[in-house]
Amino acid sequence: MLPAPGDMPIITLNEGDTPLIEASRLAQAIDPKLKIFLKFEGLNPTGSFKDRGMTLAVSRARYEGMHSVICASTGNTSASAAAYAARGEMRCYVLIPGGKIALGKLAQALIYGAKVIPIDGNFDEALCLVREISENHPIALVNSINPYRLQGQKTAAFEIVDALGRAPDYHALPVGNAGNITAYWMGFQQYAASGRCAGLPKMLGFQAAGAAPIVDGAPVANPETIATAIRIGNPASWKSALKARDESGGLIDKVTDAEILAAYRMLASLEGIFAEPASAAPVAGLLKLAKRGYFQREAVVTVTLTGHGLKDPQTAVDQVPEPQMVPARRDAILRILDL
Ligand code: AN7
Repeated sequence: MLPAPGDMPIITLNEGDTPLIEASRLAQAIDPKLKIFLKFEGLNPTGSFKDRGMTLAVSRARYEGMHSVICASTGNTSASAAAYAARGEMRCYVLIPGGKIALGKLAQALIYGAKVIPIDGNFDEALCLVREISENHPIALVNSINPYRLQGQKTAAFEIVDALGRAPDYHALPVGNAGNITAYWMGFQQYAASGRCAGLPKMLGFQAAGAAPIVDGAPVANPETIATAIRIGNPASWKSALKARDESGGLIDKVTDAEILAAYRMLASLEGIFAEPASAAPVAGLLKLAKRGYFQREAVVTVTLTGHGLKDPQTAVDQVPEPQMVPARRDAILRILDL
């Protein structure tokens, strides 16, 4: 199912095969008619879905004789590119929006040995720059405009069908540069065409309200959201995201930062799943749709949780009051315990 020639050495960290976790407490809170399953992509080797595409993009680049890779990133792509480049003995260069990526992602890119270049600009500007540079120099671009990235990412759709034994009725996921929604739609369609499932899901994409070019119908010059992973104002795969939406009969909507943070806390407190803020956007989206009566009958809904919560610990600790130190005495502790 993948464009990988037989003699191509595969640079891999054993990515994929992530769990599809039933979330019945979350379904109860959102809409009891739904069966909700979470595809926890935060359990990939570098903590996000990017690894599925990066194994293929970096293997291809190496196979084609390249010695270095470059990307623009809101964080996760840089972490993944840096890890696979290290494993494939390649150099890695990443352009990031200065001061606007989560600490865990920056730490990963640095420790894997990438050359990290923060720019005085946003993701969209960084992407323009790396496109230009890769067109004029012998360096492979590993952003999702690299077709091998989306080919690799489509495997998550295959795994969902394999785990459920059918296609879901709806599939929800966050939308930033719009590569992943494109990849999933390709994966579901390909699986159906090869006879592995009968139906196809309606694709439900969610952008952050401060970075919602597809929903608003125009590029956003200065995107802003707490979900820094999807702080993108001019998605590269805009057209194919619209195609996924329209061909599937789904929708692309937006959710506010307050809605994202509420969903982020629900995932952790109701299901014990710590996903990063961008990954909570589709959960916030399902809540929004359920409130307006979107779901008319029982349905199976799958949701991609794109990245691990540990990527961005600061956002988590900012959500709750700071625990106060107490004396190391039993009576002091017992006064605090709610027994
Ligand atoms: C956790 O790392 O664009 O719509 O440079 O890290 O396929 O872009 C990350 C995107 C969702 C959006 N959730 O996916 C990058 C980058 C998380 C992400 C998205 C990203 P696309």
